[in-house]
Amino acid sequence: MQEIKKGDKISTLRIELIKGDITKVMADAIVNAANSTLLGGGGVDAAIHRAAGPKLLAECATLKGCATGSAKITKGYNLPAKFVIHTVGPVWSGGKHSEEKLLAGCYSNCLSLAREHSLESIAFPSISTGAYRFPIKPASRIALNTVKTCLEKDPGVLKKVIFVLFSDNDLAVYQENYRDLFPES
Ligand code: AR6
Repeated sequence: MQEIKKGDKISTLRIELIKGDITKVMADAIVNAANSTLLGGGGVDAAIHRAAGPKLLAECATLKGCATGSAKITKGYNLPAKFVIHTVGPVWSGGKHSEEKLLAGCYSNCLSLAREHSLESIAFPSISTGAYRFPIKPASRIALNTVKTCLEKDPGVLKKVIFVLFSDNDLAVYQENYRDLFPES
């Protein structure tokens, strides 16, 4: 695989969109769309805790929660991924409560942690677009744009970013935004 250096065009980095279950993804880290307690919940959060086993919850309990838009890292325990990066997306409440900025913060803070830990691959779910009701179209645009911008600034050693979508419709929306953002692909 091609090595990514600072200043390289981001099209040389592989951003993949797949449909599937993020708990099955082999990546250095998978991202959890958590809540501010970091003590578990429904959706992808529940699936990750179920697959990782009880030690994940025990480590999360030592972290004293996480602010909306921020991120914290733990080990992956029984998951195929080495680490879980927990981030807290904004609850959609009409779009005038800094939701876009907070969602962008989730992606950029996860990538900062990936860089600090010299991770080569990371997988994201579609943060905030389930229980937190952020509309999928703007959410996917923010997700892809933020990742592209962060990686252009400094990808670290990251070689692969995978977006793991849970439905055909979510995948199609991400694909449409991806084509707009990477017209050469
Ligand atoms: N793999 C990939 N994506 C998944 C999976 C999975 N196994 N399961 C669900 N999704 P949500 P949020 C998708 O609700 O909106 C939790 O209770 C799902 O279809 O998991 O950020 C937390 O504790 C959707 O597209 O996260 C918080 O309280 C996306 O993941 C709250 O929900 C996000 O949906 C966070 O809400």
